[in-house]
Amino acid sequence: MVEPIFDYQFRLILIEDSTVGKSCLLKPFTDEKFSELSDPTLGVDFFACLIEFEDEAHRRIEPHRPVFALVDCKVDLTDGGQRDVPKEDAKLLADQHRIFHVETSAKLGWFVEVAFRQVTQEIYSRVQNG
Ligand SMILES: Nc1nc2c(ncn2[C@@H]2O[C@H](COP(=O)(O)OP(=O)(O)O)[C@@H](O)[C@H]2O)c(=O)[nH]1
Ligand SMILES: [Mg+2]
Repeated sequence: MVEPIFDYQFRLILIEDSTVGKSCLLKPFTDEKFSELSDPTLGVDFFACLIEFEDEAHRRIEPHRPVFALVDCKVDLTDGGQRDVPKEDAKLLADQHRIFHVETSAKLGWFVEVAFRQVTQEIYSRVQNG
């Protein structure tokens, strides 16, 4: 039997309205380049990526509590004064729920990997700590 090349497999789900920029956030993990064209996702897109952490993995029972993060998209547009949700409102919501908050731009590649890495790290830490 072939041994898997990973210790853990986590599933991340991006949820929001159409055209907010979910698919573009995933492009750095695929061979696709950022596109200005809006190509609506019909059904669900699946992408896999491998992230390495430094600590030694200890297998424990997986937690069933989901980990949430609030990801602001398209922050490259905010210089032009275009912003649907004020930054303070987003920050307040994230603080209230004690979840990670990050502002990203898929177009300019700002903080996209940070967003995914942070969520993955949080799940990984919870697994490590039981
Ligand atoms: N300016 C800018 N446009 C973006 C960004 N991310 C996505 N878009 C544009 O927003 C539209 C919808 O993006 P998409 O990822 O398909 O949205 P989805 O429906 O949430 O998957 C496309 O025209 C993208 O080019 C971004 O970071 N900056
Ligand atoms: Mg999409």
